[in-house]
Amino acid sequence: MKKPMVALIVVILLAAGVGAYFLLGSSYKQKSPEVKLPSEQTNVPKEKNTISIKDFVFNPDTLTVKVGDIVTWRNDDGVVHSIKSTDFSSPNIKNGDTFKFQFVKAGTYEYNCGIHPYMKGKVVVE
Ligand SMILES: [Cu+2]
Repeated sequence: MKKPMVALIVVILLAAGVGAYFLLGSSYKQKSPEVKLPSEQTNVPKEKNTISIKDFVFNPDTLTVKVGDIVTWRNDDGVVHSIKSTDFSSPNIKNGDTFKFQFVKAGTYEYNCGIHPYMKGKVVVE
């Protein structure tokens, strides 16, 4: 009779701990972007300059931005990709990860995936 009670208490304590962890974790996750967004939004509309990598395609494949804009590549694919150009290159980008690059000079920047060179894209900086 005693051992099951102890086990039950342990289970309850564990459940409470896990519950608290997720509650704290989720509230932390909600707050963190809110803290980060305003400072980034003052300079750059964030989603506007985001290129999604999905099904081995950069979308959009051509993105036009202004000098000083930060472009974000987001890997929505199940496999690892990377960004490679003569002017910049990224480390490997896993699913859900992003790579950011700020364009400080006008021009046309062609790039491809460092792992799958047939994947091509272009950023036009005005
Ligand atoms: Cu790739």
